[in-house]
Amino acid sequence: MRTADGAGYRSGFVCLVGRPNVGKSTLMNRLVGSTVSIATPKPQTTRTRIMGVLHGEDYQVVFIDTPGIHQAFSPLNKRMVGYALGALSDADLCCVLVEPRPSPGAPPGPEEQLLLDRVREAGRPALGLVNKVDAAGGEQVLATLSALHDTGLFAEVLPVSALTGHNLERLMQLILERLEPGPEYFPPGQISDQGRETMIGELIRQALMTRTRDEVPYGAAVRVESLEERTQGEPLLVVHASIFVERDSQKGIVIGKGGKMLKAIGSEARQRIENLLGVRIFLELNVRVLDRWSEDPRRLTELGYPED
Ligand SMILES: Nc1nc2c(ncn2[C@@H]2O[C@H](COP(=O)(O)OP(=O)(O)OP(=O)(O)O)[C@@H](O)[C@H]2O)c(=O)[nH]1
Ligand SMILES: [Mg+2]
Repeated sequence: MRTADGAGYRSGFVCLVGRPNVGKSTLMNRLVGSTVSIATPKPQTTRTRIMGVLHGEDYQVVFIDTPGIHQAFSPLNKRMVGYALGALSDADLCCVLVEPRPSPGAPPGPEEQLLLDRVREAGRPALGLVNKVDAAGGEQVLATLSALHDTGLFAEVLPVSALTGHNLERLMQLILERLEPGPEYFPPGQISDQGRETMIGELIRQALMTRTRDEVPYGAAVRVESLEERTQGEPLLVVHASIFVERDSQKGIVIGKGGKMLKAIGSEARQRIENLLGVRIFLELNVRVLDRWSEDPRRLTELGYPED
């Protein structure tokens, strides 16, 4: 219990790391109880470090969602992996997520091996989580748990499902047991380190990533250009945002025939933003070509992906 001078209060930074698409963002949202970090069925959805804050009576857990660790070649992907490695080396505790291996006895794939090597190098206290157990056979799950255990990297290994919530109470117990005395990093009520503009931009990117395919989701970035609150009549937030793509052909796809695709993206994003902020939204989107922005260090920084 917290006393008047703050004694007894515990806190810590807990990073979530793993290969792309293993369910890191889904898990963080579930643990925090709100959509702090966008999740989609496509890999490489998360591009930065995103904090989600869980406030307890006498503790605070600051989760850090990270981009998937993978073999990166492009400048954008290298920065993404850099953000993940930064979190992995700084966190008080690391939750390392993997999916059940395809068959009992299967060795780790090259990406999982890369991940385990990075966890070993970072040398931080870690829990090993086998996620998506709702979608796998019991034998596969047991074999993957035992393979994680045998690495010697983890204080505990645990099967979980970020989707159904299976075993998340136990996971929270393991995390809370490891919190050390520390400050209240974020004030009550603040659930993320992201500003309103960033969160809105991310919800637009989520709608775009979900609705487009091939290279389009990976060549798109979103920037909120302005927010304007109208208070006359029913409160309304007017959002102007730009979607940046790398080529003219991608611009055509994002706009779609007769503007149909852009309208669908806008409508889905608007609903999600309204749900998050609880205010009516007017959303204006424009699509701009920024030639090969994902390969240009200066443009990456301008679009919210600075060098770590
Ligand atoms: N069946 C099942 N699907 C899950 C579970 N957790 C996440 N998923 C799905 O896996 C996909 C990827 O989830 P994300 O949370 O975006 O994964 P991520 O690790 O954050 O991915 P990146 O940000 O791309 O690295 C989504 O379609 C999720 O719904 C789970 O426990 N069970
Ligand atoms: Mg993610």
